[in-house]
Amino acid sequence: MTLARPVSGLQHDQTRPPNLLGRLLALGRPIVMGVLNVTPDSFSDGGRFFDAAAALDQARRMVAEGADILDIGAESTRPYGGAVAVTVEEEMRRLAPVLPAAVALGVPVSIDTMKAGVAEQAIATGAAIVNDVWGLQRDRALARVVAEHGVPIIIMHNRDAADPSLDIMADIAAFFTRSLDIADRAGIARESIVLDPGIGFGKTPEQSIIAIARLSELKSFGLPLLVGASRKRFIDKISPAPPQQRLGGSIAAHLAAVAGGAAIIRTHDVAETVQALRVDAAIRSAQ
Ligand code: HH2
Repeated sequence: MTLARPVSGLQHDQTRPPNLLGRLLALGRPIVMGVLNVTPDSFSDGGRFFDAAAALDQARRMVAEGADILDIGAESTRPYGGAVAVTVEEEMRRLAPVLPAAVALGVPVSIDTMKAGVAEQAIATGAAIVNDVWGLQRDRALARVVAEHGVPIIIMHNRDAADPSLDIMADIAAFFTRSLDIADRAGIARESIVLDPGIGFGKTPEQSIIAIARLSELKSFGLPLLVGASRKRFIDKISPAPPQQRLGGSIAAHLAAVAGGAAIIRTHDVAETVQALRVDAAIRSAQ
């Protein structure tokens, strides 16, 4: 199977309605994005799904548990250091046995990549959303790929290093302003953009907590917000536990994020998150 075939605009229109993001948001409840890392070195699942068969089992399980989106990444972003950078070819080699089968499961697949070359080929294989942990600011060709194919883009805040002296909310807002300028110049429609404060990326644990606590301030951009707090290190700082034992903290953070306006939650633990969100919604609606 090749992942490198070019995709025409017509092909795109036939396979993906242009308003995918709008359709998801119209569900009127928080959208759940299930994480699938096909990496040997992810901090959160330690390469458990590097094997293609195990990755697909996990993808199927997440869909059955209620994932609205599958987020597939083939390069660890390792916010806490130590991730090994990989080439476009290696990223595609990891994705090849998993991506088409994941697309065939019928829920939109987002490709977690900062590389235009990977995004282009993943879209050709059926990925419907691009998730860039560098908010279009690392690979300048990525904005063009996103604009050309008309797919939604998740713009995540990031920094090379945390700076404890920073006003993190001001830094996030300034970063989003730069990313949105890049998106505008590339011709990306505003209806296709999601903003994400990037929990654990270039932030101290305290700054990650602030980003969740003050998420509602980011509503001023008028765009849907995504939060991915799943298994992240700030939880360990509050209540020490290894990544696989941070479910309680992840859910607490995600419910706070929804209260602050998050429209999409990125999680490794779909069933538990869906249940928590449903109970939360039921209690709110009874208030
Ligand atoms: N977090 C991770 C990776 N991608 N994308 C968005 N939009 N937001 C996030 O918070 C986010 C993300 C890190 O988590 P994980 O995928 O489990 O780890 P790794 O990058 O080591 O594979």
